[in-house]
Amino acid sequence: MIEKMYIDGEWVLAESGETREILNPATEKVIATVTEGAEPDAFKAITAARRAFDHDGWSEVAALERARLLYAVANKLEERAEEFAELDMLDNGKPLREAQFDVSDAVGCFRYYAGIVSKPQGQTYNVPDAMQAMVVREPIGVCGQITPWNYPLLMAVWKLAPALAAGNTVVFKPSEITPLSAIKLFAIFEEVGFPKGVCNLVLGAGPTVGQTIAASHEVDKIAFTGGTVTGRKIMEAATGNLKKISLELGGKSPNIVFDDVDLETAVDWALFAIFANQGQVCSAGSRLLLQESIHDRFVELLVDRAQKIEVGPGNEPNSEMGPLISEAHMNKVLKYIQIGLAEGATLACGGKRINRKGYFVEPTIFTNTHPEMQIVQEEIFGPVLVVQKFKDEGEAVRLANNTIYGLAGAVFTKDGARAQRIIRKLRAGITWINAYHPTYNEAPWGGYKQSGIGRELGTFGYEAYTEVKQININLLDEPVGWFKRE
Ligand code: TXE
Repeated sequence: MIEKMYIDGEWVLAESGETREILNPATEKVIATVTEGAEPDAFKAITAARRAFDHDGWSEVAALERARLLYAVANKLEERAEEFAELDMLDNGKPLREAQFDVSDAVGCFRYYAGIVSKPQGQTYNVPDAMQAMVVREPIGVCGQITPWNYPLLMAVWKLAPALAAGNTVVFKPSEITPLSAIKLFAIFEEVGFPKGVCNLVLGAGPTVGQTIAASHEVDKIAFTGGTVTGRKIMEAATGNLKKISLELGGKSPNIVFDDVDLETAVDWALFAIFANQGQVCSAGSRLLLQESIHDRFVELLVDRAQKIEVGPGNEPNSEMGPLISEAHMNKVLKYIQIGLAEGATLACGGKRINRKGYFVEPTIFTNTHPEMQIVQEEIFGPVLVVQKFKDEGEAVRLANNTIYGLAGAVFTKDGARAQRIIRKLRAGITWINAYHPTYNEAPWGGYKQSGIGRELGTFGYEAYTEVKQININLLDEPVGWFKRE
């Protein structure tokens, strides 16, 4: 059976008849065959979304009705949580417990945005004339949305829920490597009764489908999560009609640990920071900055714990870390490990592919690094941690900010004032004090510097799917009197 895409309210095959096989990265076996869309399919979806927005009345559907649809999606997703978790586990490789967590987060995201649409919106102003000045928020129009493979369902939902809540129509393209949960999600959209053309799903590759969406003059906004190199291409493609853009890109985020912490606790968080989701997390704590005096003891404890991580297929109950997403990505990560060795860093543990079927790589830690090394500067996006050493607060901040990225960062210390001093100096959009990773649908997500543009989630993420319109209402029914009458 060939899985179809959803365009203008119909489940369709690509015009070209091409297909793509979807693999389970833990077994290297084909788990599904999907239709492989290309430019003509993307054009059809864009045309449908345009019509649904401009002519079919979606943008005038009452906010409460949009909320009802989103609540209905949340309920169905919750009812089928196990089915969705299993799909993401098979398609992405992540351990089942992580996939379950993602589904429950996705349900929460739909509910959050369903709730937001009926809350107070806009502003009014006291202006120096007899005029009522006010601002209303309106949908932007047709939104193109392109997502990566590391959180197949969740990344889709972060984009679709606020866009639909705000009254936009969407043309959504999941990663070609992990489209399965998005296909199921669109089946739910159909079931709950979104009108024809409002939600469109186009399957296919980035350079064809993704590029078409990003470049189209019929698309009013493009939202992208993925690598920085691709983000730059999307931004360039978007200049044709100066569409609104939001980009959520890579990172090389610092996790800073001072010598006053409880070592066991900080080690535990440091492991979670880098090895959750196999390190394939844009906000991963991929640089661990340790204060000199605790460095050796910390690394010893960390390596001991890292070596105990159970790496295996997501469906095995003991698995704590799964495979990397693909052979190509695994090879990229292994290449970085070779680069690290060539650069003279010390391999404290890991470093190898695990000898079994599937794209499994050992949890890997490098010490004795130098700030200019490639493994310190570049996003590896795998289970590879680089450790850096610092003397004092000043050096910690300098090292922490010394990359092109600025997505996330954390500080561990028992000194509350110091924690806040450090966090305020971090050039990063998502930060923690004495924790790493927990974030919430309610709070904005996004990066400084080359980690992106704009914010997703929370009220910021909702506003990013709206235009701002000022309306001025004259309270006097009389001429303006600017030009003489005769
Ligand atoms: O991602 P891409 P890739 C980083 C990570 C990884 C690197 C490359 O470092 O090693 O990016 O991964 C679509 N126009 N992240 O190549 O290319 C593509 O089809 C329009 C960080 O897998 O960014 C997919 O849907 N779209 C990251 C999406 O972009 C294009 C998550 C993401 O793929 C396109 C993933 C084009 N020209 C990787 N080319 C994060 N920030 O979380 C590709 N795409």
